[in-house]
Amino acid sequence: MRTQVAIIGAGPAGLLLGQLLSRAGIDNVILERRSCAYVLSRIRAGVLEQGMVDLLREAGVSDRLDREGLVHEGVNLAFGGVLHRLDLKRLTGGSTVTVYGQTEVTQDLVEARRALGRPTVYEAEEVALHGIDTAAPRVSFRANGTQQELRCDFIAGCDGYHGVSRGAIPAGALATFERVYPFGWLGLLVDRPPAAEELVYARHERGFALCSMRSAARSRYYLQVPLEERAEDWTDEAFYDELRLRLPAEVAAALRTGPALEKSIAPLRSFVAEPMRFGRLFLAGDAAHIVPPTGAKGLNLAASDVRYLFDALREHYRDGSDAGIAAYSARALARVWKAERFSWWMTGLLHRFPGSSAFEDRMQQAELDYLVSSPAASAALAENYVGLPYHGEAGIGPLQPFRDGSGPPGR
Ligand code: RFL
Ligand code: PHB
Repeated sequence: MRTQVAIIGAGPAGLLLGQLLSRAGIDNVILERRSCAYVLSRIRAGVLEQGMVDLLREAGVSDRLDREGLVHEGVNLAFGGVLHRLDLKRLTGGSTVTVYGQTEVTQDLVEARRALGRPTVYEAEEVALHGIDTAAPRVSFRANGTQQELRCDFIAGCDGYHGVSRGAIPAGALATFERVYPFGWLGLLVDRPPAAEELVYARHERGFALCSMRSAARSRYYLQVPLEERAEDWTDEAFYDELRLRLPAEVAAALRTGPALEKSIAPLRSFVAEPMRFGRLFLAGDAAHIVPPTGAKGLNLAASDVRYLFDALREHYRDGSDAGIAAYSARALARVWKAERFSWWMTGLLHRFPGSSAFEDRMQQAELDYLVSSPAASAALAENYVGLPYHGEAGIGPLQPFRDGSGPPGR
């Protein structure tokens, strides 16, 4: 089998790249380890930046998003029992976020791919990358009981944190940066209207809590829990009781409870691998970086990587220029690191860290107080939350070259 771009992974990064490439007439095949049903059953992100919404529109997969997505013009911080609303739209001069589940984005992309008749090999086993630093890379895999090989011009590693693509880069050529946080998030999905109209990020002595949603009728809640905790040990009642304790009284009173549709624990991690290209292999999305979910940035970073990668591949095939390919890693990383910083900072601001001192506790409170009382500080949070621009034009100084010496492109 031969294609132009072999894509590993049918998560949002792989599917979105495939969709953009297909519409630009660039041939691609997706190899996915799991079944389609499994991929669609994963409950993950829910908040889309404007840049991602625009990219989904460009990819021709925004009909349902435009109909059903909830545009949020504000977000709430809760601490000391009080709710503080940040007016994102006013603070950013017009930007908003859209609440639309990652599951829905994935579903829309799967349907669009089917309609275009592009191939996705689900349940591909033993996926292995070969010759990534040659002009003729290959991907070997087993599907339907037979060993197969996909020859291609480029490989896009969109296979998430636990995928095989990153591991295909020689260890000496890859630098990794990591922070593991000493707690996880226990998430619960329920078919009940949300407790608040907009998201609530709550800091509390008992730990962080988040009220999010998927629609006007479906809510998503999270609780900070110790890493050793198991989702099975939490009854729905215990979850709601703990959530109420961590929320301001008016939000707790508005909480509508019901049987959980899903309950799971996610660990929190910051991780970056540099560079994001080696030879003819590109990494995109969680394959290259992980953020703790506090800033709602993971899915959105996958989308910005795909934006840069699609532009680079289109330039290669349409214009015969490899400038975008050469710049891909540095361009993507420049945005990735800023989202890493924001997610790390939001995590530190809102969570209870085991063993934290009374001094650190007061620092969190003072920073939160400053955030909601200073227009400059509120604006800085808002600008990051709605998503920094894809091309680094706003308020970002000159960037240093990266380890691979390529550096980001000029501004
Ligand atoms: P994915 O979604 O992990 O998809 C990778 C795909 O690759 C497949 N795969 C392989 N295929 C072939 N061969 C192999 N060897 C393979 N190994 C793996 C996998 O089966 C999978 O289908 O990565 P992608 O596409 O980069 O997308 C990234 C996002 O999924 C992720 O960043 C977000 O979900 C993170 N995230 C959030 N991001 C946001 O922007 N906003 C949010 O509000 C938000 N909330 C969250 C989140 C992640 C969470 N969890 C569970 C980690 C909330 C949670 C709780
Ligand atoms: C979600 O709805 O799953 C969600 C929203 C905001 C976050 C993280 C997760 O920061």
